[in-house]
Amino acid sequence: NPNLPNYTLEQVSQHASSDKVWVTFKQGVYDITKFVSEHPGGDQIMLAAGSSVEPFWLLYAVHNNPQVLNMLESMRIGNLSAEEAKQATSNMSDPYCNDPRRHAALKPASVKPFNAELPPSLLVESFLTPNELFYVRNHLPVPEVDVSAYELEIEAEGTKKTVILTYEELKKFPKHTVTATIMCAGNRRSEMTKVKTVKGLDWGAAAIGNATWSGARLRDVLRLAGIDEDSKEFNHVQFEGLDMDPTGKPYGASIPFWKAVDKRGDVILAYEMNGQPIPRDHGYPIRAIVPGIVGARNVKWLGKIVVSKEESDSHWQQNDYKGFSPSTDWDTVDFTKSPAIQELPVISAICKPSPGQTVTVVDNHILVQGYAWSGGGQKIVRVDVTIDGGNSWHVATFDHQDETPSPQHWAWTLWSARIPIPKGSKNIEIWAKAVDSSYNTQPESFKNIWNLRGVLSNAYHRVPAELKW
Ligand code: HEM
Ligand code: MTE
Ligand code: MO
Repeated sequence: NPNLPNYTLEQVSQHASSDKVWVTFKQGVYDITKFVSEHPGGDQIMLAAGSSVEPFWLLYAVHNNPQVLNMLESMRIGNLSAEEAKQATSNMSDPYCNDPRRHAALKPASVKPFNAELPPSLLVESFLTPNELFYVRNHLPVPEVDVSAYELEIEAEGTKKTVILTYEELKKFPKHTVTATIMCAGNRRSEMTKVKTVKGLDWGAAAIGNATWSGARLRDVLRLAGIDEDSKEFNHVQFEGLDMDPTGKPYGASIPFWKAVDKRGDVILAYEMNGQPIPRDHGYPIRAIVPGIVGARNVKWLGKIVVSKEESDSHWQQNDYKGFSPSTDWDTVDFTKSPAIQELPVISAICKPSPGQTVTVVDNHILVQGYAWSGGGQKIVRVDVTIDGGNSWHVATFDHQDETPSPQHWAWTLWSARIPIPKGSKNIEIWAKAVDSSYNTQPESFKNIWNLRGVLSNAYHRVPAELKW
């Protein structure tokens, strides 16, 4: 806007305290003083005070949309010279430039940070999801870790003791392998958001995968660090990743102490995924695998473990990944009032056919395939499928299910059903719901489980299909 005054970078930098906050974006100068307290991303916005927002927006790509740019434009007070606009970001490099290469079959819900899932029809082709096709959920750039210099720090709070283990030392513990499904709390969010908009990545039904994970048992490592599994001193085990936000705060999460030390909890510090070194996107070189627990607590690029009385104080433990009432909105939400999600509720999804696909009727039947899984080590005991709105239900066949009993059953179940089709049917809607070994089942609709963050999105899966005779 040529009618606004010109400012220098020097002048902008003098407006960096909370009573006057200016920032730049490209050639624009903006007074965001009033906006700071309303910023959905919190007071991190002050990192840009007196300077450019651009490096931070490379990191948080949520800003790359027209609404945010319009919002910013409404706060414009002036311009930089073309020369100075260049200087403002001259030594800025893309923090994501060292991210690994990804398989083209992974469909990104966001590129920076990288978040992507497979087409659901491919997901059910294999009980073990190939590493390259496993969904990716990153909050930050993938850290580059030199395994020869890698150190895992283990601290027991209240003691002065810290134990440090190298990659080679971790590999010397007895190797333990589990087959475990990892699922994002936001899996199937795109269906919930249709009822009413939620905030979060628009995941389909494939923010889930199943793999074998091998590594040292966390309980063995904690025992070596001198932590008694019967201790009443500790309530939580916190994990910190090596991926950090611009303030240097790492990704973090915690799990209950009992889960970490329980012989049957199967928590491992994994160095292998499906028999290969863990790929960079999935936590190379060491990742916490916490079977039966929401993806967010399975911390990748593990750098530090803190055994503590308290939960992790990270944003993702305290102010995210929690469930709320359908009537709680962003004005009334109080994140201290809900517990952090740990075990996930029972879920299933129809992966074949995909929504809207034309399905050929063969011998008056169609084939429906999907997955089902439940958190907390519960096993799937039944999957029900209907094509007539629940007037008649068909029990699915399990094509692949591990034999491990509950509550130590960590892997998903792949199922299929041959459904008889009434003569002449043209358009149907296929519904599926699963039942776990606690006889918990999925809710019928999203309306009454809606929550502002779009997590725990496990209502009946409904897939419309057009039939071809
Ligand atoms: C989220 C606006 C500057 C960090 C958001 C959102 C908006 C917004 C509208 C919500 C987006 C969504 O969830 O759909 C702005 C504007 C800014 C600004 C207008 C400039 C004046 C910054 C800066 C930082 C930052 C400088 C970091 C240093 C974040 C973070 C989130 C966020 C961490 C949350 C991302 C998430 O939920 O995953 N911002 N922002 N913002 N912003 Fe900003
Ligand atoms: N660990 C670190 N260090 N950083 C992250 O961003 N994302 C978490 C979890 N662990 C994350 C992390 C979330 S929300 C999920 S759903 C899973 O990792 C995704 O694991 P995946 O990318 O291997 O599928
Ligand atoms: Mo997640």
